[in-house]
Amino acid sequence: MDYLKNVDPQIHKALGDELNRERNTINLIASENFSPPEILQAQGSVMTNKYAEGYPEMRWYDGCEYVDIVEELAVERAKQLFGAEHVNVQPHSGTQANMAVYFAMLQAQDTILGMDLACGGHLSHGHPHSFSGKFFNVISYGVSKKDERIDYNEVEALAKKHKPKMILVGASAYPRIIDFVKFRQIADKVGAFVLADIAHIAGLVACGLHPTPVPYAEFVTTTTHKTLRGPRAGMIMCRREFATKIDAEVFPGIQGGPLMHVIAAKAVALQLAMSPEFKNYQKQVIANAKRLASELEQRGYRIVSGGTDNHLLLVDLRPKKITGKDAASALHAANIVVNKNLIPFDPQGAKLTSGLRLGTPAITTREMKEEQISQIACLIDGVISSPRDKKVIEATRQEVLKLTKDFPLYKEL
Ligand code: DSN
Repeated sequence: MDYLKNVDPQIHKALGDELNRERNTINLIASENFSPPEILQAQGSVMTNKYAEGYPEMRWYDGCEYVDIVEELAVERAKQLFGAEHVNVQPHSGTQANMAVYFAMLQAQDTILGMDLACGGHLSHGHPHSFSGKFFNVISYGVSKKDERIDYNEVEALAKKHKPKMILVGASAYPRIIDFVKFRQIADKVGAFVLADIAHIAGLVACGLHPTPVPYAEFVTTTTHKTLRGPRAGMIMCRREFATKIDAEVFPGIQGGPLMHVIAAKAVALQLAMSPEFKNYQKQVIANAKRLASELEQRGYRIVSGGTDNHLLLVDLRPKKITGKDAASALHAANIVVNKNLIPFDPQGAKLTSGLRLGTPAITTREMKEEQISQIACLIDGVISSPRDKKVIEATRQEVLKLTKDFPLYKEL
């Protein structure tokens, strides 16, 4: 980075500081991960220079011979990895992937049925502050009060009552297996499309560690940077019959030129996701999440729904008499990065919350295993038990620095 250092020392310094922050913290943000250096290289490449509006061999610009190779490889790899009939790798983000599907298939004010953000859903699934909540008539389902899992009977009753044109399934804070077959059956009873947003669990789905929605949903969207461990971006899979509509909605519908450097990085990520090492990694992600849930439960925390089947857990902090906001900020001071999160039926608002969402994709990329997870649970508990004790925070920070040194990140950089 010497060249950048000379030209723009301020940005160079911020990039270096971010690298050090990532190296020296324990990252438990469930939606984050560390892309390997080969992905950073592809993303930081000359393909950032190229305009390629259109699709391979049907571009509005000349000089696309090499970006065509990249996009075709990304599409073919995604099809192979997920068993999809058609893939569009151009969406810049998960939200834009969802937007393209909605705008391709729905009219303004059509009814959609999606999971409530407060119960683990996502902003783009119909939240009033998102375009999805502004353009469409949104009906939301949640989780059952009894077991904090999706109440499929409620989904069916709402579908029958409101006759949505599209049912959305997928979440950003749901620790349990999602039954995509049930969603298909419900949708068939009311003639709705199914859009499965697998952004959080894509890596698990790719490896067969979570059931796939691909045979059951007309549309499957994902991001590529969470459990899939690629660049920050989105992707759409769909049935062949919808290919033309979806492609036309991504471009020129809602986007201009695709980010070809990011698509190159997606292609690399999709290739890596086909390796046996990637499947072992995903298995460890789940094993680590399960260990973290049981360690915290043993220390008196309540784990929403009683545990986890995937890469994340939701911790109810009420037994510890601290809000999510205060817990997250004390942990941050000790170099443990998490996010506050609403728990289902949270008595607190979204700014305070009663919960934390913890995920293991990033620490598992550092090759941390159950032994380290137990250590991390102990550190978390120490901080949350004494959030204002500066000595405890500093001692924890020192422990974190030791641990992160033992499990180094980006040795190559
Ligand atoms: N913001 C992401 C998350 O943290 O889950 C979802 O888009």
